[in-house]
Formats: sequence, C-alpha cells, structure tokens
Amino acid sequence: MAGKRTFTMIKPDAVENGHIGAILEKITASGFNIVALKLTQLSKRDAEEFYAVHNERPFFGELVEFMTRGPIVAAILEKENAVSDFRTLIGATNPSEAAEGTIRNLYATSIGENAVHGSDSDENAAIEGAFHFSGREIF
Ligand code: RTP
Ligand code: MG
Repeated sequence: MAGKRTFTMIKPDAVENGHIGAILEKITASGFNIVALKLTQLSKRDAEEFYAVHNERPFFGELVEFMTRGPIVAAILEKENAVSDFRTLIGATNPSEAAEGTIRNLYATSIGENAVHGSDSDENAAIEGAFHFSGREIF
C-alpha cells in the first residue's frame, strides 16, 4: 500500500525570494495536510548527512553550500500516495524540464537552486521526517 506521508523542505532560494506562503498555499490546495512544520537552518553537518547519498557527485559541495546558506521550511505532509503525488506536484529536478504549473516550474531558478525538496520513497520520507522533527512536533 502506498504511504500517506512525505517530507519536504522549502529550500533557501525560495525562502529568500519570498515564496514560503505561495508554496504552502499550493501544497495545501493540492490536498496535502501539513502535520509538522518549522523554519530552521541546516548546519554543514546536517546537510552532508541529509544528502549523503550524493556525496560522490560533482555538485555535492555546491549543494551543501546552498542548502546551508539561509533558513529553510521543513514539513511533513499527509495525503494518499504522498511521496509520488508530491514529486508530481514539485516537477522535475531541472526547472527547465518541470511541467507547467509545478512548484519548480513556478519558483525554482536553476537545477541546483530548485525551490523545494520532496522525499523519493516511503522509507526516506520516514527517515527525513525523523531527522527534522521529534515525536511531539508531529501531529
Ligand atoms: P530533492 O532530493 O532535493 O527533492 O531533488 P531531486 O530528488 O529532484 O534531485 P536529486 O537527484 O535527489 O538531487 C538533489 C539535489 O541536488 C541538487 N542538484 N544539483 N548542479 C546539478 O547538476 C545538480 N543536480 C542536482 C538539486 O538541488 C537537487 O534537488
Ligand atoms: Mg532527491
């Protein structure tokens, strides 16, 4: 059965550009229920751990630099088929390939600075949610 929860971050570029409200509005209007939410900032160690799967990639240093340069919004979202439906809502990693009306199509600036994160599996959604939130912060 497809899982009901996913994890997202509004990345530093979208926070800097004033898109927190518009992105949260789009998320809730698309049928996702917010069950955890905070403004926070990743340390270098946090970002290296969160994106450890990419640590051999040529863009890893840039990614860590970007993700730590300012505040992010972290959230856990609930909906049937949450992981897959949320990846559809955010669009392709590269905003120039992201479908019309997707969050990255609307708010991302480049393949690196692409406005939002979405978990890629139920297992990672659970790990990433627990990375950012304690039990009492999840509703
Ligand atoms: P995310 O994990 O943030 O939801 O993004 P994604 O699944 O669509 O893409 P992924 O392959 O997991 O890459 C993670 C993040 O690394 C940055 N990136 N930069 N410069 C580049 O070529 C490049 N490629 C990826 C992006 O911020 C991407 O979202
Ligand atoms: Mg990913």
